[in-house]
Amino acid sequence: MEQIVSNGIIDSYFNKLKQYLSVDVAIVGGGPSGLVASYYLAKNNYKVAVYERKLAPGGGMWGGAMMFNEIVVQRAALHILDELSIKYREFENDFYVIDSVHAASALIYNATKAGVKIFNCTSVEDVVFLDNKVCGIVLNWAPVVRERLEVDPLVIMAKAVVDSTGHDCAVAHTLERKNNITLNTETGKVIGERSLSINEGENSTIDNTKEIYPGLFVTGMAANGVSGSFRMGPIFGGMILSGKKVADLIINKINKD
Ligand code: 48H
Repeated sequence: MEQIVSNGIIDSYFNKLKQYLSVDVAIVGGGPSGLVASYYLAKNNYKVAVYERKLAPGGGMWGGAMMFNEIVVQRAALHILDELSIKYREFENDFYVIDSVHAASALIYNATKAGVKIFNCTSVEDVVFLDNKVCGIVLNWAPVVRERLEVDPLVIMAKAVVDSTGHDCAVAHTLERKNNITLNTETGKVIGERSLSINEGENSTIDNTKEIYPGLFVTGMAANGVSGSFRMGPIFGGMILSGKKVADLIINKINKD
């Protein structure tokens, strides 16, 4: 009995890891934008994995604002919420509130149900850089990175990598710092996030969702950080629409296996 349980878990996990050594799309960060992107890609039969350094995916959604666990979305994002069976309530013309725990768990449920594999407790510490193109990610256990243990990583190959690491823009920063390259931004560099301006921040999240270097796409808060735009506080329509947009960009650009 004791061995059966351990055997089942180890066999199953290692099979999954081995099958996902190469993916169509590697999504770094399991916040709302990354989860929405992963859902639409999996729904279109792309082989997609999400790498999330925390135990629970969901990113900044769980806590609402100042731990008041409610979030706000605008009308423009409702069609996506409807598709994912997420419940909301209108409290002001065109503005809706959602229980943030319901929203975060629904995103995770819908993504995994569509076929997304989520590798939680993993941290992306670098990218694979071949022929001036991002071709994959360099992966380690999150506690290894956090504890600064000197343990070498493994490599996952991908036709497209998505930076959905939120305020950190972690993948874009690493790519820029380590390679003498020009990104598809106004300065050619990661510009950095600006202070809070809700309307501008929300609109620019969608505009800034793009391929910033061959093979590397940005979505959500990372898109605004990279392109030097505003934060917007606990309103999530932009994150959700940006996740859908990056999935569409990738679907138009790369073939699935
Ligand atoms: C693996 C990583 C790594 C790494 C980070 O912050 P998120 O929720 O990101 P978005 O862009 O989907 O949503 C942003 C939103 O939550 C938010 O913060 C808003 C709207 N703020 C506005 C404001 O004014 O403050 O999720 C990013 C995820 C997190 O779960 C991280 O743990 C994870 O990415 N992550 N995972 N490897 N190197 N870096």
